[in-house]
Amino acid sequence: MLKSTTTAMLLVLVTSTPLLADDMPMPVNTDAIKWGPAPSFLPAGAKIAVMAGDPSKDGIYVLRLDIPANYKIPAHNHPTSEYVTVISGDFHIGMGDKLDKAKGIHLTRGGFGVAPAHMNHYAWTTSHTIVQVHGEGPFAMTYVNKADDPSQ
Ligand SMILES: [Cu+2]
Repeated sequence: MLKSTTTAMLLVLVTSTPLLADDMPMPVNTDAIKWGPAPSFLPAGAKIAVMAGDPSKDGIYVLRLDIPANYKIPAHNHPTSEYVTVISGDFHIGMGDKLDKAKGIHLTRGGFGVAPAHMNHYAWTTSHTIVQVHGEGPFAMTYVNKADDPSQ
């Protein structure tokens, strides 16, 4: 009896292990990250890499943006909170209805900021910058001034 219980438990372990492996994305180093053009609602020139999840669906997503120097993201907000970690470069973020370089905070490598849901904020770079953004999907972006939306 004891033996068959152990065998059954082993079977459960053996058969469930491959499922766990399939659910786990492969860890990646920087040079293995696959970049593509950022979505049209971001100003042209940035690249995006989805690290985990699907930003278009419910659930946690993690993405990275590769942003050229002197790039500006006009004032906007999101339906869910946006968590930004600076991987490299010079990223400036400010809260408010209009991009104002006098009011932003300069974040460098390792810097972190949160844009709470529905709160207007803006950002710009002063060097080639990579940021990691994570939050609860679906990700969406609403510009304060509709004319700032490059997808329109
Ligand atoms: Cu934002």
